[in-house]
Amino acid sequence: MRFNRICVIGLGYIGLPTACTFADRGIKVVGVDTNPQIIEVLQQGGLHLYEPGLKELSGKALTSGNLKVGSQPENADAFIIAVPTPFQDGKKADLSFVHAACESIVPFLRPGNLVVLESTSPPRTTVDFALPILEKSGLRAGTDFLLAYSPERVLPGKILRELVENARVIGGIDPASAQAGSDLYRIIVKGEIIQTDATTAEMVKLMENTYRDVNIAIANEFSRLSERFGIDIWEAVSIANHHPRVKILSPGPGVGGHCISVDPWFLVESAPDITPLIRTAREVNDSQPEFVLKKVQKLLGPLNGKSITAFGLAYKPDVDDFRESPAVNCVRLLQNSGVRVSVFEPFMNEPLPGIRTSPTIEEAVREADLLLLLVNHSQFRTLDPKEINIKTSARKVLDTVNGWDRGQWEKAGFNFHKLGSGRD
Ligand code: SAJ
Repeated sequence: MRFNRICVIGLGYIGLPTACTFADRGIKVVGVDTNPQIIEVLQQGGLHLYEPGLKELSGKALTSGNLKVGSQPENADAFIIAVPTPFQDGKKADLSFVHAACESIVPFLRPGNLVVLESTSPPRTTVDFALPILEKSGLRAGTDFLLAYSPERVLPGKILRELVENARVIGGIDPASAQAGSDLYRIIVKGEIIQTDATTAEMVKLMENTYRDVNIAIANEFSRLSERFGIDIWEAVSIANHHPRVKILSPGPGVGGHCISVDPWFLVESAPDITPLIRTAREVNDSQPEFVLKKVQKLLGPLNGKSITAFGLAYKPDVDDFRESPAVNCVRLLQNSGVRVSVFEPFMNEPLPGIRTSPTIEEAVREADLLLLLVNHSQFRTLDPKEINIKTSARKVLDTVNGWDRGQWEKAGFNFHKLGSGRD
């Protein structure tokens, strides 16, 4: 199938890079977003999100005339839906944006068109949820128009490269839809394109992130056992990983971000009676901040009135994303226990409600009973404990991510503790 004109619904972290990349390959692209501010910023040559290389690419796409942005879909050969699927209280996927996006396409859908859903969704969303809405057009899926699911699997910070180089899964509601999806993404994708059915493609995305979540959960449970039995989890993991078929991941204060900490719930929600392992893994990872709190209590005694310096708030090292961050949860738990927490976060751009951040490490560490490392940012790994010693009143250190060297901190005069170490 040939595509001259496509319409991308949703201009966020996935939709905008996708729209710009197609436009860069000479395709006429209509980018649609319901948020008028996003459209205004883009039309003025600005960008509402940060992703390396995207500002240049969107500027180029807009000035070439290949990309235009607006609030309404237009007629096109293909429609790509890349809207968010947040999760609501009760750990259920909120499909309202997918619903609105499908509805918005209905008046523009023509025989022979292809519709692709990219948003991470519970299994069967394409066939049981998107398809009936699109058929309100009076056209039949599979007969009059083609329909596929293709998950995004790109890593923030590397989106433009991974969009092109990663393998791409295309799940069609029938083989013709999968083939049409392959033809579409072949315009931008250099990696392998794997065709399957729509529900398998949805499952693949959820399985990848769930697999990682379960593996991190077992690492976290091993770290609890290590404390109980007086050994160091980090040493034990590095020895176990010498086995050719073992690759234990790293324990830590929990699992965050908007993917791995969310997607497994889509499986649990869809089939609660047959997913005890996935649910338990989520619960283990979500309870890690409480495990950190208990460890802090052991070190400091009653927490009310104590002062702690927290290093980091982001959900993982060297990113500026704070969604579902376990570090944020640790800070909030400590605050609720009466601790005065001063935070240093080099990637902070907007303040988080109720959390006080310090502009410098010097200020953050000045008066503290404990230094708490929550995120393994590169900037923290290279800190010199001797210099920190001069600046802080703290004598105790708790490292939750294996970022600091015990020997160096002890030599600098600190009482050093690590999450998952029963040897402190
Ligand atoms: N984490 C650990 N221990 C580890 C590894 C990670 O505690 O050994 C924690 C991190 O600190 C973080 C969380 O897990 O809080 C998730 O981080 P991550 O780097 O594992 O994954 P994400 O959420 O940044 O990106 C994932 C990726 N999926 C997989 O690796 C299977 C990415 O490829 C997906 O595109 C992305 O989810 C997504 O959009 O779904």
